[in-house]
Amino acid sequence: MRWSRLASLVVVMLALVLAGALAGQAQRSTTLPQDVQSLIEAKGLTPDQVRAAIQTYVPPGKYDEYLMFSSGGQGGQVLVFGVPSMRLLRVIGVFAPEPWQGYGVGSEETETILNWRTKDPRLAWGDTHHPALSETNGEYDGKWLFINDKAGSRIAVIDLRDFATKQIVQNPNAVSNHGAVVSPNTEYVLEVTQYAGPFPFRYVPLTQENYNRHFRGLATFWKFDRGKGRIDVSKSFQIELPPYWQDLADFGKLESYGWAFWNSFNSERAIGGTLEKKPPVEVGASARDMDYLHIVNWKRAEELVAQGKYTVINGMKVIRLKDAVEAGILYLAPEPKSPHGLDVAPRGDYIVVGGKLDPNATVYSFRKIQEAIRSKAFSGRDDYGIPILKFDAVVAAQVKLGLGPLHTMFDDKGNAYTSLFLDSAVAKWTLGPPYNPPERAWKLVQKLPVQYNIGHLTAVEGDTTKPGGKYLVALNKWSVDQYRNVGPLLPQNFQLVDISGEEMKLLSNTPVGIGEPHLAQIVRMDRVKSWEVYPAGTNPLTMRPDPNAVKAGQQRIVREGRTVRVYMTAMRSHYVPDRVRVKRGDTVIFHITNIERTKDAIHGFAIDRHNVNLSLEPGKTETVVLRAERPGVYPFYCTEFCSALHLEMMGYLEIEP
Ligand code: K7E
Ligand code: CUA
Repeated sequence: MRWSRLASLVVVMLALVLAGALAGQAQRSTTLPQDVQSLIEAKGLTPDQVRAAIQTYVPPGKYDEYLMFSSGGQGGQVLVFGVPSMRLLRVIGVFAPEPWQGYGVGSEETETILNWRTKDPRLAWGDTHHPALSETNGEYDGKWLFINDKAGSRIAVIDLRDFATKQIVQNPNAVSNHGAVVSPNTEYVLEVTQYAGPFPFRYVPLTQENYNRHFRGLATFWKFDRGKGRIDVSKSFQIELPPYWQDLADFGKLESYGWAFWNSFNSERAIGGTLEKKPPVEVGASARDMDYLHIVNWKRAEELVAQGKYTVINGMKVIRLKDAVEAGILYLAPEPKSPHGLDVAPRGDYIVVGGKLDPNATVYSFRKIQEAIRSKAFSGRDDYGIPILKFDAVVAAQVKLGLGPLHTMFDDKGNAYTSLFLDSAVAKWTLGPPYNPPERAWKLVQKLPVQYNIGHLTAVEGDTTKPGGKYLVALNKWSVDQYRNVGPLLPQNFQLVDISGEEMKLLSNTPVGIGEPHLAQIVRMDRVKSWEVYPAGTNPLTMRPDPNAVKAGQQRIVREGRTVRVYMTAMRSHYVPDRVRVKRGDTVIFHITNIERTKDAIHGFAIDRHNVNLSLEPGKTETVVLRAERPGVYPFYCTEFCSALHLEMMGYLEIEP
């Protein structure tokens, strides 16, 4: 008895001790030390981490210094981040519908842009790779953003007054592209094909002979009309290229203004055939040690077009390959094994190429290229008759960086930064004269490990004539162990790096769970001047007054035969009119204007059981065309929680049998 009582006493005491310990633990997890030093110790932070945290912290009410525009990859959009906080500020719908912005789900304006309903086949997605901010004198001017769709051979124009897509053009002569890049004064947006296709596009049986004869690459110079803010297809032109897989392009600037450069891979012209026991494309396309840098005089190409020396193919002016060679528009230079990135240095004097299967950054000198062209320092011609400049005659340096160099950006202190895909690192290295004295030229300075598989990197205004230095973002493909497991599809991993000092320092990690971003560009916040509200009655497609916009008191319903036009307004917290009755088979056209002028008065317009949702920011007018097919009484309602009586902001659409 006594023993058992003692035992129970022990049990009770143990329980008390345990409860006390648990309570202590609970206390530890909810109460943080109040003074900074203890907090740092409790979290086990290193001085570098503390510095990084302070450096990237943007307190409530304060703004970031920079905006980063990143491609959204297979998601088909553009992502906008604040830097250095790395907070996601906006997603811009571009090649895929984006319901929150009312993009491609019912509004005539955005569906016209997306061609969502009318294009055949309907492309419900896009693969965005390369955003390109508009430039003036080789600097970002904060007015427009362009981006490509690799899968649909399309280029989009985004207006930065409202951060919305305004135009999408599809290349009629190419099936695939890789990149949008703008010339120093945004004269052109250059789109170069990725995978060659039959030219002009049609069916041709895929044999090696047909491939060599009928397949072509293509460089498209889309003329941008700054006044209209749109690509002018009638003033655009194309240059026919050999069926190599042209890759990333960059425009010359300052001393190389008027020229453009892009690399290529698969100059072997491999076409695969794995089931027939032929080598896969990856083997065939990596057989040779060299591929070809393309060197193009676009100013002279422009003159040729002005002289009428082009062929019109599917509505596009095309300079044929033979004519391009004859006119001295197109040259090749060897470049090491399966190159990928190509980036022109800030002064336009050097062209840096990364070789996926070569450990060097190969640097070409623009001056040497010009001399080689003048003195005809050719090592021969390719199968299509294009002169090949001698490698040694045009190369300024080869800088050994590590495995899998891809893309390069620049800072304001004469350094270059190159992503190393296979090494999972960023290499910092010095440019040659005039950026650095000869003794400091072409030297690897530091390699910073990143997590993991870095594709592009981007530095503050790091591809302009005046790089900003300060920050760099590594755009890594996979995060592997960097975040809590959210399933087998890994978030991408953006890493912010401080490049202001001698040594690169990692600052922060940002997971991206939306798509696989490729390139991003970082622009100074003060260069982008967007609207806070639209001027009253603005049509977002034309960015001009919409003829169907109404003011308070002008709302009405007009029937013309089987068409019913509803001139509607939206304001807190009602639609006028809020009851619309039509007959089955009618066409109902809603013209809806948000007549508010304060910037926090955004409304939506959704119709239940219909594919309709608009985002109506103050001043915007949009149109919905609806075929009344299914009799019923459908609520329409506001999808933005705009006021205390937001839930009451609704109406009924009656469709009579
Ligand atoms: Cu290297 Cu399409 Cu620019 Cu991706 S591309 S990484
Ligand atoms: Cu308007 Cu909610």
